[in-house]
Amino acid sequence: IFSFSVPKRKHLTSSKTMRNSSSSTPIISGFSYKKFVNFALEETQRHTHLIPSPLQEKFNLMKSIDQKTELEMLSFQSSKIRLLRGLTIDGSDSMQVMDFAVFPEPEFDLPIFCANCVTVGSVNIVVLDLNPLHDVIIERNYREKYYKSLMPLGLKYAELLPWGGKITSESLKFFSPIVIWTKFSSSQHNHDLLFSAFMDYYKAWLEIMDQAKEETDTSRVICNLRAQHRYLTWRAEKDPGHRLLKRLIGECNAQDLVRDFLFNGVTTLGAKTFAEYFPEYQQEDGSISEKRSMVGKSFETRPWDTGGEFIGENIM
Ligand code: BLA
Repeated sequence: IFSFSVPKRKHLTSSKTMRNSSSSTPIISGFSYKKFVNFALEETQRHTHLIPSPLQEKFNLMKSIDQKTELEMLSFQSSKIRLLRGLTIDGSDSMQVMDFAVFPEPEFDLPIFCANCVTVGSVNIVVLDLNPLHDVIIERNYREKYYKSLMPLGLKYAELLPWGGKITSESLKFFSPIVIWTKFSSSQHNHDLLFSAFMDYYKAWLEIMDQAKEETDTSRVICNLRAQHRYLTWRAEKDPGHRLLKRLIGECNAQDLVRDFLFNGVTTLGAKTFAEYFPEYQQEDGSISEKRSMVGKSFETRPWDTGGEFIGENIM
């Protein structure tokens, strides 16, 4: 009854390059993140049996209020994967967005696969990472368990896709030593590079998924569950995409998409509130500060050494 095939959707993989008359910057037309999501789905099926998520019924295709932008949503699950979901946004004014993530079942302490790519005009903003479930700055064991062997991969792409500049310490705490945090201008070369980084990182995640053993110690399962809930709570409240989503589909739909689809689990995996996890955001009247960061931006360069040891300052 669960048999299905991932729909082979048409996507634009062609790479027509046009010349912008006012400058010599090549503009990539026909670029789409859909091939990233398609790759991930096909690759996942080589490792595990995916079944569609119940969320698929409600979240599939949407049009923006002005009808000019299309939002496509896909979601699946498997024995070790609580939720694999992807959102791609195909905008009229050369805007392309992908938010692709894989959340493990709480019996596994696997990192959360996270690929966030935003292309607006010729500007690209990227976060690609195996977001650690547990602290990798303090918890050496967790860091070594998953990231020690991935450092060569991280170092390779750290050179090819350089550090994207100052970042908030709040975000940085959710990143791993192999995070690709980068900004670049559109070109065929850069988009190809990003696709190859995505494929390599995703294959690395699938490999550690294959090896992951189910945790039977209840206290550890609870610990994984709490860590995932804290992560979801952070992103459901502070993800930089919210403003754009509100503009595209309205406040109500954006809230639904964020809380029920993108960060599904935020209302079901735990009861703690944002203010309980992140009390520094709580204001005197009890409300949550709208600021993205209380600390401000820092870390102009990659704050990890080649061994994955944190070398930044003032992270707390
Ligand atoms: C920008 N997205 C960013 C930035 C980061 C992230 C770090 C740079 C701005 C900053 O320094 O905060 C992503 N931040 C993350 C991730 C984590 C985090 C992945 O803390 C994980 C813990 N982004 C999306 C979606 C949209 C989107 C779905 O994922 C739009 C619908 C938009 N992100 C978006 C835009 C910017 C951005 C428009 C640039 C403008 C801005 O910073 O507000």
